[in-house]
Amino acid sequence: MAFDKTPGWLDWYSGPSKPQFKLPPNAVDAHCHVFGPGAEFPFAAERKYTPCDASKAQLYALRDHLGFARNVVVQATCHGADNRAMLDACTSSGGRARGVATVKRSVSDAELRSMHAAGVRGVRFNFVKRLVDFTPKDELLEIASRIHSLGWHVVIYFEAVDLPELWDFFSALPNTIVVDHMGRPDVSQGLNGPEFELFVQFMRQHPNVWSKVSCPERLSVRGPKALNGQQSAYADVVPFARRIVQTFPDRVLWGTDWPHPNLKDHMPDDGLLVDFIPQIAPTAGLRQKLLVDNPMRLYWPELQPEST
Ligand code: 0GY
Repeated sequence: MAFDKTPGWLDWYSGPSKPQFKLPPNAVDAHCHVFGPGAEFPFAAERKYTPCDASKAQLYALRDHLGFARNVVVQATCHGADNRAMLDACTSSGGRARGVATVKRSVSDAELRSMHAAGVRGVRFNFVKRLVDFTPKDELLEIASRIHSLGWHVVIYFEAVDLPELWDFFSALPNTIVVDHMGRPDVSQGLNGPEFELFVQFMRQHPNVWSKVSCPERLSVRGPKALNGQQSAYADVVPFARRIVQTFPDRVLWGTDWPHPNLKDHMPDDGLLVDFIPQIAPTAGLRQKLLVDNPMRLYWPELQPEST
């Protein structure tokens, strides 16, 4: 089937730069997607956008170019609850990709077990209104409880302004919870603004909550331009991500978010995104946790050294 991209849709950046920052061995890109290709894996009827194609081969070429060892492929809303493209990416990765699925209440236990065998280790609940229609909370709670017995976690995506209303629901989830993109702070409110303070409090009060400190390109108001050569790209996001990394070093993950859905103003060079990492994780110890130890513990626990 042929698909026309949403008008104004920016394609992913071809020819990304080679990062100056050398990733540690076994680093994991813990948030990225595949889109189609639409001719092979059609986009869902209920989608809110139609992306460009972004195949598993292109994702894995980027992985190798940037110096990552592994990926976590997160189901994108343009595929709804049809997980075939994500599952295909996982099963053809030679064990180097895990997945996060979107499922409905109607999913069978056999389907969940088969997804587990393919590499799925979590489901995503999306509360961003421009991306999805509302799913009843009782359905989500039922799913969370069923996947809990498989040892899976729940990835949640929401806007900072919605956290107060979602707090009790998140608190009721029995799983490990992974928040996408720091709960999308409005960085113009400042590091000590009430919404980001609430997010920090949320992580403090819930030891089962982790955060991806990803997507500076999505959160930045200033954008990719360095200021007088003094500050880096996306400098206004650095203090937010660094605060989360330094406060919760054992519960943070990082990902490129390739192929960067729904960016209208600019498309980031993924090499520059990798160069952002040392600013938010200023020591080698923090970077080891963020890029290797934490994602390996969550997604490849079987490869973890035995603790004594
Ligand atoms: C992201 C962010 C977005 C989109 C999706 O599944 C998706 O469609 O996650 C967004 O538009 O903010 O994490 O890729």
